[in-house]
Amino acid sequence: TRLILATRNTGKITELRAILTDAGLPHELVGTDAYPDVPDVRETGVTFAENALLKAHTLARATGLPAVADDSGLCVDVLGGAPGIFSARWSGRHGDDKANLDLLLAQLADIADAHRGAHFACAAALALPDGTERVVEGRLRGTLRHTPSGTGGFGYDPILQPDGGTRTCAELTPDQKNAISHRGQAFRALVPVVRELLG
Ligand code: ITT
Repeated sequence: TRLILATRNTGKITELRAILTDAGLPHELVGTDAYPDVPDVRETGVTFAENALLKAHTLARATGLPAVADDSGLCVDVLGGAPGIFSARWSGRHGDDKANLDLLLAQLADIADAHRGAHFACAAALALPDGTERVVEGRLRGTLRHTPSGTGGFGYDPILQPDGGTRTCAELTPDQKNAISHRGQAFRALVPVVRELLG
């Protein structure tokens, strides 16, 4: 069976293909570019789970195929969980990873190391054309560096140093990041659900 990956973020697509394939998912994974007529999803939810479900349902309805979606972001303790669901457009420019990261670092410039705790969060949703839905979540705790380091991954990876390590997410190999990441946890938990519902 075909399974639609309901995301336009190329960093996510790369990671999702690796995570789902490594987890033994037998389905053919198809990106949204194969369906150019699908409308952009308005992310009107107020939680990661709501937005992930909105994306998955939109693609499943439009294509008639099961769809999985990711909604994710960085939640900073001293900002009360912001940028959170607004992570992709924190600077006002959707998907401009550098502008988003630079703005966040400027906002945290005066915050000392002891208070720079944060986590990545990911909601992984599955929707079927008949309206059936499931959603699971994953988290990665860490602290925020004062300056970016590393070239791997995407988004805020160069400033999040996962707890228990000395490197940022952008300094990890793709396999190392996927093994501990919010996205890896969420989608590995979704795999048995996909198998149960799709066979
Ligand atoms: P789609 O809606 O098409 O999936 P998007 O980039 O708009 O793409 P989100 O609304 O879920 O997706 O925003 C995710 C943002 O959160 C992303 O742009 C990054 O800034 C940040 N983010 C999520 N996961 C991340 C990760 O693993 N590493 C670094 N930053 C991440």
